[in-house]
Order: sequence, then C-alpha cells, then structure tokens
Amino acid sequence: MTSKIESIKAREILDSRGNPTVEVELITNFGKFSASVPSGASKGRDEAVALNTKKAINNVNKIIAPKLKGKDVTRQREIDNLMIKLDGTKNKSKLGGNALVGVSLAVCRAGAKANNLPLWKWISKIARTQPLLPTPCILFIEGGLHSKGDLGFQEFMAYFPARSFKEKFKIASDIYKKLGQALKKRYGKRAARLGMEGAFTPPINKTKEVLDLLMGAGGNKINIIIDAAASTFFKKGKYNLEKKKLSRGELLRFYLELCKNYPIAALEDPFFEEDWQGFQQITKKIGKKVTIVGDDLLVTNLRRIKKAMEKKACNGLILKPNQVGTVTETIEAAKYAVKRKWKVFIKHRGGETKDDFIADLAVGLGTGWIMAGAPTKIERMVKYNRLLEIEEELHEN
Ligand code: 2PG
Ligand code: MG
Repeated sequence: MTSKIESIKAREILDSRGNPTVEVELITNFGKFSASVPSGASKGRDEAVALNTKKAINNVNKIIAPKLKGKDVTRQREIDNLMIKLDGTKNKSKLGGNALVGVSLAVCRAGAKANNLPLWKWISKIARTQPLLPTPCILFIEGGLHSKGDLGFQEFMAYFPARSFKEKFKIASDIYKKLGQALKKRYGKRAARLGMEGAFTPPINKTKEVLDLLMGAGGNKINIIIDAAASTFFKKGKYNLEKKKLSRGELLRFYLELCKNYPIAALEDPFFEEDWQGFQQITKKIGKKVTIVGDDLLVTNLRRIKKAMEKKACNGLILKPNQVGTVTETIEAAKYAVKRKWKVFIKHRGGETKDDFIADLAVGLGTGWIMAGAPTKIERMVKYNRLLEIEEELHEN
C-alpha cells in the first residue's frame, strides 16, 4: 500500500503563553496526523524565522499543501528537501520556519504509522541511530526572560543518576516538591509564583543563593545544569548580572568559581551568541569537566555547529526542531555532533503546546538527554509522560 498525502491544513491555536501558533493537520489515505509548533522567548538571531502565525498558516495552506499532495509520507528527507527548496532562503524567512516544522513533524508521525512503528522507532530508522531513553534534566528555578524577578540566569536544571527513566524522573520530581516547600518556608506566598516553564521564581537575584537552595533540596547526587542565556543580559559590550556590568573576563571568572564550588555538569549559553572568544576561553579552561553547550550560539544549524567545532567554542548542542525548521535538518545536526563526541540535549521551548514529538525524537536519536521543563505544567508533562510510556514499550520489546 502506498501512503500518500491527500491534504494538509494549518490552523491557528494558542500556545502555553497564550500566543497564537500553528497547528498542522495532515490527511492521508490511512488516517489523520497532526503537529503543533512551539516558540521561543529568548531566541537566537540565526534561528529559522517564525513568521506571523496567519502568514505561516496561509503558506502551509496555499503554497506547501498543493506541492505535497500525493507525496509518500515515508519519504521524510525528500519532503523536507522539497520544502527547503520551495522556501529558498537561508533562514526559512519566505515560508516561515513555523510553517515548515509543523508540516515536517506531521509527515514524520504519518511515516511512522505507515510503517506501523512507534514514532521513536521510525525516527531511529530514518536517522540510522540507536534508540535510548534520555536522562531528564528537570527545570527547578527560572530567571532571565522566563520570570518577572531579578535573577540573571534563565534556567537552573538538574539530573540525578538512577537505573531507569522512571526512577530518574521520580527522584527529580520529589526534589522539585521538596524545593517548593523549602522556598515556601523562606519566602511565603511569593515562592508560589512559577516561571514560563513551570519552575519556581523565588525573589532572589544571587546565583549562589539559588545554587545553595538547589543543593539543600537535591542532596549529594545532584548534577546541575545552568542555562545562562547570556545573550539576554549582554548590553553594549557588557554582561549585566547581579547589578554589575561584567566584562567577558570577569564573567568567565564568575563561572570558574561557580564550577569550582558546585557540582555543575553543564553550562548552556554562558556568553552572548556572537562572543566566540568567551565560548573558546571557557571551553579551553573547563570543557573537559563541564560541558559547554550552545543553544542561541548554534540554533540547531549545521553551519554554526561546524564553525563552533572549528573554533573549539563548545562541546555540547541544544537540539530544537523549530530552530532549524525540518526533521531532516534536526537529525543531521544531532548526528554530526554525536559523531564528534559532543553531548546533545533535545529541548523544548518557552512557549509550548501539547505536542510531545520531542520525547520520541530524544529516544529515537538516542543522544541520552532531554530538557522539557519543570514537572508541573501539562505542556511540559506530556513530554515526560510520553517518555514513561515509551520506557514501557521498550521493555515489552
Ligand atoms: C532556551 C529555551 C528553552 P526559549 O533558551 O533554552 O528553555 O528558551 O524557548 O524561550 O528560547
Ligand atoms: Mg537555552
């Protein structure tokens, strides 16, 4: 049986921030498949362009849909390449990264069904990768653009060693609750305020204070990951942090001290996305011990990943399908990085939907890591819950 696209229709829905976003519905001769598109609050400049939602929807319905009609959904690469060509720009600014990625994810879901495979297995088949359950890096505290407070760094995550995904997730969510209680004791009602991705946003502006609180709740098995999202506090050549204006060298020293005193496993975006020297210096100093991860720096873009490798600017990659626009390009970026011994973290966005594609993506690519926010809000939980389900599927296999 061939598995053909009969029609594609995009519509506007609202994401977790209440902002309009794209949902794609793809109809085939064997069923209906959908996907919805997340969006970032702290975006990298080189990300695939998210067009105004109405424009993106119009591009799916009027330009992409007619071209894909009759195409075989199992030909992911062909379909993605066709969309990339149709768009024709370097950053998907003509049709919109948000238009392309919605269609690409829906096609992938349909391709899995056509092969009667769970999505993660289909992804591992087209990517030629070994499936593996990821370790969840759970979000505990939010600052930066993700909260209303004065905390400079955007995210404080942590992971805990255990034998299964289920256990790792359970330990982390218990600690999340424990931290919540400690914060309530200390700050009362103000501690209940949650950030964009469901983590706590206590009235603290000192990084070290946050780390001490995390250590108190997390115990000695904790491994901390900080997403500084430094582009968001870089202004006029200085890093504005904790009421000080720091030079690159001063910020570097601050990181070195933090890494000396706390069990920090990785630092995401420690410098502004064009501060290549900052990235190079920190990777040289502590890259062997602490993974230096590029998110805004790399935007899941092979061109920037290659540049970062050449410059030895980092040794970890944040992977987000909507930063680049298609499943095929996402797979390429991940494989390129893994092959060169980088750590690859599959990650959600600030604005999310009920779409759980990244859970299957993480397992299918088998890179070992996922970041999907705090264990609270439903748009984050669907990803973790899907991983619990996949863990069972894997054991049954
Ligand atoms: C990040 C992401 C996700 P945003 O910087 O890693 O947490 O944030 O989606 O807001 O760009
Ligand atoms: Mg980031």
